[in-house]
Formats: sequence, C-alpha cells, structure tokens
Amino acid sequence: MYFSRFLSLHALWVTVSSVIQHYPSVWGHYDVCKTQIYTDEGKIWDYSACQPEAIDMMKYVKVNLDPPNITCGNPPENFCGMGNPYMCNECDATIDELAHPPELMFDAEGRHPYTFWQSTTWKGYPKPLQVNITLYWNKTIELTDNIVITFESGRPDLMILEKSLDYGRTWQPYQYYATDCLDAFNMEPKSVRDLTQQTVLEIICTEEYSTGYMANSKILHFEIKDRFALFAGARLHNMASLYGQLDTTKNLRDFFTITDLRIRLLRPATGEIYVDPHHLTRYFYAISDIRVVGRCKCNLHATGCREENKKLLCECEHNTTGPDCGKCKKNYQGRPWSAGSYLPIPKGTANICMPSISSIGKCNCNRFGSIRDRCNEKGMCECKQGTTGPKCDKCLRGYYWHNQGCQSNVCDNELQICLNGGTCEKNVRCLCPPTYTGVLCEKPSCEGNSEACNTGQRALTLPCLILLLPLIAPLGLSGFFLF
Ligand SMILES: *[C@@H]1O[C@H](CO)[C@@H](O)[C@H](O)[C@H]1NC(C)=O
Ligand SMILES: *[C@@H]1O[C@H](CO)[C@@H](O)[C@H](O)[C@H]1NC(C)=O
Ligand SMILES: *[C@@H]1O[C@H](CO)[C@@H](O)[C@H](O)[C@H]1NC(C)=O
Ligand SMILES: *[C@@H]1O[C@H](CO)[C@@H](O)[C@H](O)[C@H]1NC(C)=O
Ligand SMILES: [Ca+2]
Repeated sequence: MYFSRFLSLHALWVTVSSVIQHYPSVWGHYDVCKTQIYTDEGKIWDYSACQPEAIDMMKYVKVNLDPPNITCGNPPENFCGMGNPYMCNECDATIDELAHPPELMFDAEGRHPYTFWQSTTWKGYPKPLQVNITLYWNKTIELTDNIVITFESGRPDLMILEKSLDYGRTWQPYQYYATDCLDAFNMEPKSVRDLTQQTVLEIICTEEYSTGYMANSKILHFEIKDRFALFAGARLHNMASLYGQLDTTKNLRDFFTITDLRIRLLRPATGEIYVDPHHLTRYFYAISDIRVVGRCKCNLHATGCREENKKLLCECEHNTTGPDCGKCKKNYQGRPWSAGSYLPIPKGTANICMPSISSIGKCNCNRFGSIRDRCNEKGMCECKQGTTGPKCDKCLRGYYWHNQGCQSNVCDNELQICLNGGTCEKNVRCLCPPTYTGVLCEKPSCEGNSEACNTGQRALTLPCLILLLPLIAPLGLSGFFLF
C-alpha cells in the first residue's frame, strides 16, 4: 500500500514536471533557473527552484592537518595490525609506495588496495594522539548527501565532526562519535533514527560508528539523508515538503550549510578497554576516503557553479552577485536583496533584484518636476517644461522653483529685466518705483502719477483705456472718442 502511494505520488510528480515542460513561459523568472531532475521519462528540466546540481565536493577541497607533522613516515616508522600485533608494515614518507600523505584521502578510490592517509602511531602515549583534519572550500556549500569517512585503521574511539559557516572563524559541533558517549562527552547515546522533525537540529552523540575493528565496519557517516527523510519521507519522494520547510526555516537551511568541516580525531581505535603500552604501534589513524557531496549555495539565484582557479563560484542570475549571489548587483538595488524561494511559482518567487532608484524602476524622480515618478527605460526621469537635473528637481535658465515645479521667471537679470529702475524680487515680481507699474515696471503709474498717465505716450496710456473700457462702454463709442 505504501509502495502504491509512493508510485502515484511519483506519477503525479512526473506529470507536473511534464506539464511544466509545455508552459515554461508562465514560470517567468524561473526561465533562467531550472534544475535537472530524473523521471521515468529521463532527464528533464524542473523550473521550481533555482540551484546548481549537487557535485562531488572533494574535487574542490583544500585540506589542513593539525599538528602539521602528524602524518607518518618522517622519520620512517613501523605500524602493526590491530588484530595481529606481529603483522607489521612500514610508513616512509620518502618512498612513494610506503608514503601516506593527506591527498590519498581524496584520490579517486575504487582501486585495491586502497590508498590512504595515515598518522604517526601513538608513540607518545599516554599523551593523547589527536589530529584535526580541516576541509575547506572558501565557498558556502549545502550538503545533499551523507558525509562518509572510510577508515583503514579501526574507527576512532572518540571523534567530533565540526563545521564552520564563516570560513573557519567559528566552529560548531556537528556530531559526536564515541564508543561510550556518556563517559566521553557526558551525552546520552542517540541515533539519527531517534530524531524527529522537532529535534532535527539536535547535535547528538552516536555510538554506532565507533565499535571495534571489523572488516565491514570501516565506514562512518554523518547522516544527511536520514534528516531530509524526516520531511521528505523515507524515500525522499516528497522533496517539495522538505523545500517548503527549508524556505521558511533558516535554522534548518543553515544546518545543512557549511564552508568548512573539521574531523577531530581524539582517540584512536584501541580495540579493548585498556591501551597496551607494549604495542603502541597498533594505535594510529588511517583514512582512505572522505566523501562530501553537496551543491554551491547560491541562495536560489543560480543554476550554475563554475570552477575558477580551483575555486567554486556561483554563476549568479537575477541581477545578483557575490560568491553566493548574496547581494544585488550595482544599479539593481531597487529593493533589499532576498534569497529566492524553493517553492514553485505561483507560491514562490525568484526574488530578482530590481533596478536601483537611480536607474530604472521605483525611481526617485521629483514628483513635481517630472512627468512620471518612474524613470523611462533608459533610466532617466522625464522632466516637465522648465525642469532639469537627473531627478527633475532643478530649473532651467529662465525658470524658478515654485511650490509645484518650475515656473518661468517673471523677471531676472538676463531676459526679463525690470525696467525704469525696478528691482527683481526672487524672479517672481518686479518691485517698481512708485511712478511705474506693470509686470516689468514698463509703464507709468496711472493712479500715483495722473500727469504721467494723461500726458504720457499714447502707446502706454492705451492699456489704461482698455482696462477702463467696461466702465466707459455704456457712454457710447462717441463718448469714447470725445474723451
Ligand atoms: C582542533 O581544533 C579545535 C577547535 O576546533 C581546537 O580547540 C584544538 O586545539 C585543535 N586540536 C589540534 C590537535 O590542533
Ligand atoms: C611535531 O612537532 C612538534 C614541534 O613542532 C614536536 O614537539 C612533536 O614531537 C612532533 N611530533 C611528531 C610526531 O613528530
Ligand atoms: C576566498 O574567496 C574570495 C572570493 O570569494 C577571495 O576574495 C579570497 O581571496 C579567497 N580566499 C582564499 C584563501 O582563497
Ligand atoms: C537583469 O535581470 C533580467 C531578468 O533576469 C535580465 O533580463 C537582465 O539581462 C539582467 N540584467 C543584467 C545587467 O544582468
Ligand atoms: Ca584513497
């Protein structure tokens, strides 16, 4: 029954996916951002979220060992098998076949015998034999699959997996590993299977990967998929549900996000409760393979992540930029940056960066000086007559700013000069001497100076008459001429 439900969900998913294929344009901004998924119909594009493909992150890793001289072989030394202390071998850094440098943890495995890194033996007992293996990418990564570490020595009695989200400045434990959690870390032993949706972020100590030295138990996991399964179902068939959670829960997103990993080897496998001080050559660490699978974190703003000088870089879309597409490009800061969403359209959004105030879009054009408060497609405010400047808040020559924009000057010192000794007040009016009036003091005053009005040039008195016309009209045109 469970299986048939799975099948029908799967069928639905495939159907949805193929419908999408036929209507890519309605997916708007997701056009550029699509993820390849595998269905019964083969490999197809899925437009729902915008993220690069998951890849083998060990191709891009850099590694640092602390203490630096912890690798065996300098000087050469013997090490012996855990089960049989008389089955011994030599580690010699100067001889290729006998050397065990750190890069052998990342070479393509699958050959036999395995190639592996190996530490010095526990010569310094009872001083602890401790090693930090720090893996760093200088890039934010989202884990998509279990971290798997394969030991060629016994799996360590004590180990902490740590992670950093800030390029190694601060570290948090990811998981504790011990043969006895209570004794070693004062933590109740737990398994990832004890976790629930509510406790998924809990940092646990597990005893599953520390017991003994057996042929089939070389491997140690940090379980990503089991944690995903709490949301996406046992077969991870309902990734939409997981993505829904990731969309809304930053802590959950951050949980699966790293920039660095640190494997803290605190005590090698001893195989028994007491360390045998006569056979210290049996105690060491050896790791043949570390597997880290994940994708570049591009904040759902890129489908591509390219390698440049051995470094990973998101190929940012949506006018975003930065190593993780974590900010808006210059001139595209019209609204605050925001990560894209996992949810498909119409519920989700790509959250593309909008053109800035000063370029195109929600433009800061002066609302009185410009025709519209938005820029045109060239990123310019369109100014009303008499207005100028990038935001249309300045006046052209011959205009002055008045409450609601630029008005043409009534007077100034260039084109509209106040006459007859008048002075221009703020381009708005001419202050005329008492004997003159008019906008530019161009005419003698009729009232204050009746003589000038009567005896002045006809041309200038005529406007006085026209103003009086409505009053004198009833007197008749003859009267007008008599006057
Ligand atoms: C390993 O790293 C931790 C911090 O993550 C530090 O406290 C510890 O001293 C380091 N151990 C060694 C052996 O470098
Ligand atoms: C590593 O070097 C330190 C000093 O730099 C030294 O004290 C220590 O003994 C060396 N360890 C080994 C295993 O050679
Ligand atoms: C890390 O990446 C940034 C850019 O993403 C670069 O500027 C910096 O030099 C890199 N650091 C190292 C150590 O590679
Ligand atoms: C900005 O984004 C839009 C939509 O994704 C795209 O068409 C345009 O080319 C981008 N502009 C730049 C400068 O990247
Ligand atoms: Ca290897």
